[in-house]
Amino acid sequence: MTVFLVIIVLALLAVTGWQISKIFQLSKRPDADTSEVANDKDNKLHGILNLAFLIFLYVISIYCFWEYGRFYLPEAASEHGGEYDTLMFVSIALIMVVQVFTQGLLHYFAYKYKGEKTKRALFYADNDKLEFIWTIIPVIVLAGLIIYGLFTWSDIMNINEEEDPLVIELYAYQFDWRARYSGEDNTLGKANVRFIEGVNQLGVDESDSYGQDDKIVTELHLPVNRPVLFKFRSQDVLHSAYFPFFRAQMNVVPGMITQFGFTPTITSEEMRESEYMVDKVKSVNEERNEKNKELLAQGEPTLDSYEFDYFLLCNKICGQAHYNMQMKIIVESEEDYNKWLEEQPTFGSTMAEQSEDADRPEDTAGDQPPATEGEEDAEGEDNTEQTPQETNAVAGVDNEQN
Ligand SMILES: [Cu+2]
Repeated sequence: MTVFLVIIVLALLAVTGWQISKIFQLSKRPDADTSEVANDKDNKLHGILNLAFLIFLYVISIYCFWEYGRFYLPEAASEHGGEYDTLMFVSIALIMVVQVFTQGLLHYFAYKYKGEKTKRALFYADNDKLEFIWTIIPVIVLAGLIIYGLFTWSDIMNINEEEDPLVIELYAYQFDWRARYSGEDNTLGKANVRFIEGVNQLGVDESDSYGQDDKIVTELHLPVNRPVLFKFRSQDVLHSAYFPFFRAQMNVVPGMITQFGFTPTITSEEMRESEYMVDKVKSVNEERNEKNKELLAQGEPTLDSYEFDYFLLCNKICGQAHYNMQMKIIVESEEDYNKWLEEQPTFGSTMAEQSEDADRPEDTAGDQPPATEGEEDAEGEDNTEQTPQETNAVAGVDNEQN
């Protein structure tokens, strides 16, 4: 009913507008120019409006660069990142120069050659030389840009196996990440979603000896200046592994393994101390403090103060909690990295613990195994939390395949 009333009101308003315009027409002086054809005055006005619009475009562009420039990422934290940024900068600079120049000409010509009673158009059929010039220049520039881009692409995408990269699997599922380190042998054990059961969240094949020393973790630690080769696997839908600070991104596709390799060059600590990050953290915390005042007034819990960490994001809208799908990345010295990795349990030991738990008599089965402590404890809890989700996801995969 409301919709019907709204439609009637809108129709009546339209009729009113039409009637008012008719009254205006009738009330015009008889000697006024009622011709539909634009006269010199109209043309001049539109010429000037064209110039004004050009100025508006330039001003708003400069404003956007000025105001939103602070959202640019800091210096790339990976070896190939510099190359990537240069390619991006060269492409954008070229596009901007051509755009500013041609847009200016377009509006200026619309003004300069506006219609005037005394002006006559020149009949000018064609000019081979001009056509040649405006064809050959874009051809050369675009070919140059494409060839440069292809070289950069193959430089970044080709993985040099001779550098002995550290092999890490990144496993995506709705809605989180797991990392699997390949252990002493630097070879990942085989895995398949069909093997997912209990603590074996990633479906690692227990019969594959390469998998026994693999380490599955919830936080990605990387040694600085060591090439890393990531192998990506998805449990459910299409995800995308996005490392903005390292200028890397790769689709994570169910049913296949994709890969990307890079060398981190700036540790988390160094990045935190950089001028860019100090300023950024300060401004984020200022905003949070402002927000906290409001929250306190409303009696709600306040926000924690922000500290910078690298992170891995999902860059494909993969479902409801997609926005929350991220993993902390810590780039540290080789020493710290080795120390951390040492503390992580291997897949073999986790599976052994599980079967021990299952064999135990019921009254003690709920007890924590004695070896578990500190961080592992937290991870254990996390695993339990994920279990229902995991089971659903696996069921989903099975249904799909049946
Ligand atoms: Cu995702």
